[in-house]
Amino acid sequence: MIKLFQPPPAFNAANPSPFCIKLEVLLKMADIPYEIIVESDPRNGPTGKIPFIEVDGALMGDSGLIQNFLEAEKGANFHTGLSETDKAISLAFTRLIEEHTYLVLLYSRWFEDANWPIIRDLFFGAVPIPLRWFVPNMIRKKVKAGMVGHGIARLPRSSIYQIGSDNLAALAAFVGDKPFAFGEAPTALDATLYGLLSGIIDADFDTPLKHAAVQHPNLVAHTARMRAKYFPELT
Ligand SMILES: N[C@@H](CCC(=O)N[C@@H](CS)C(=O)NCC(=O)O)C(=O)O
Repeated sequence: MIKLFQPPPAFNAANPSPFCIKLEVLLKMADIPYEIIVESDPRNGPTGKIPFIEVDGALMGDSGLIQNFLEAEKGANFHTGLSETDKAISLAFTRLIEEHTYLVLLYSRWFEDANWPIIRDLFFGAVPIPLRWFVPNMIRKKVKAGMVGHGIARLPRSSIYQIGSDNLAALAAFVGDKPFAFGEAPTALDATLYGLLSGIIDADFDTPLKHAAVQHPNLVAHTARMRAKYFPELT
C-alpha cells in the first residue's frame, strides 16, 4: 500500500499544506488505498519537501510528479471527460494556484508578524529547547529569502494581496456556478483548488487573502463541497 507522508491536521483542515491536501484528495478520488505516515519534517523527503510517498519501497516526492505516476502506473484518470483544451486550462490554473497564489498564502503565514506566533507554535512547538530558541527564526528567514528570490516578496504588501485577490477572482470566474471546476464531476483541478482554499477559507487566519476569498460565494461553496466529499470527518 502507498504510504503518504504529510504533517498532522492543522488550521481546521486535513493539514497545513495545500500540496498534501491535493495529493490526499487525488488518492481518494482514484480510490487508491493509502496509509498516512505523519511527517512534519520536509527534509526527510526525497526533494526536501512534503508531501512524499513510499511505493514498493521507494520514496517519491512532488505532488505533480506523484499525480503523473498515479495516472501512468495506478490506473488513475484525474481528467475524465475533459477535452485537450480543458486539460490545458486545468494545467494553467494549476500553475496559477501553485506557483503564484500559493506564495501569497505563504506570505500571509510567514511574513505577517501577527500570524508568526501561530506558525511558530504549530511548526516548531515540539522542537526541544534550546533548538526551539533559534530554529524557528532560522527557518522563517529561509522562507522569506526564498520569496524574495522569487521576487514576489519585493513588492509592497498591498500589491502582494492584490495579486492574491486577482488570482482568486480569476478562479471564481472560471468555476462560475458549476459545482466543480469543469462541471458535475471533480477533476485534478478541484483537488488543487481545494488544497489552496482550505488553507485560506477554512483556516483561522484573519488575512486580506481570506477577505478576498470569502468575497466569492462560489469558492466558499466549492471548499465546503470538497470538504464534505473528501473529508467528511472534518465537517
Ligand atoms: N512542488 C511541490 C511543492 C511542495 C511544497 O512546497 N511543500 C512545502 C509545504 S506546503 C514544503 O515542504 N516546504 C518546505 C521547504 O520548502 O523547505 C509539490 O507539488 O509537492
